[in-house]
Amino acid sequence: MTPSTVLILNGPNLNLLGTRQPEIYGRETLDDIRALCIGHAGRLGFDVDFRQTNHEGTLVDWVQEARAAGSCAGIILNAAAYTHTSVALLDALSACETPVVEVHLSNIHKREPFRHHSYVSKAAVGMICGFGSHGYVLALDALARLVASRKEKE
Ligand code: CA2
Repeated sequence: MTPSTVLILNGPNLNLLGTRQPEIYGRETLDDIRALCIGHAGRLGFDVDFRQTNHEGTLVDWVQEARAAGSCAGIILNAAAYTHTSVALLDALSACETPVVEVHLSNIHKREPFRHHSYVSKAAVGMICGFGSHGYVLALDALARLVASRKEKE
């Protein structure tokens, strides 16, 4: 990781994208989304470290890895189901000086009530949901703008 790396973290079951529930999550696979992110980040002058895990503690470890300001440009996080359950992830994010943009493929507010609350949002700069894989592109744009405005203020 370098200061121009965007760390894109994906939580449990997102490795199954493209195999089931296309009406909710679309037909793209996580590898398609990885390629989309690498292409768009390249145009913005960033490189991408794109990861997925099914394990809560691994997400916490990865957030801690990017904790120090300047260790990377920012984190884009789709914590999947841990969004709605994980105080451990919120605590790790709260200790993180790196800007975090939360992303969800689906509009979590249109879905079951248990998906309406996000622990991640409390520690994120902002949240994008409901735009499918394009949400990752929007998150990269948001992060690029944020990084540029922080640099201007330096
Ligand atoms: O909309 C999102 O991006 C979610 O983070 C996706 C999570 C869900 O728990 C969140 O509430 C919203 C689920 C990801 C699992 O995706 C699957 C895809 C295909 C087959 C099975 C699961």
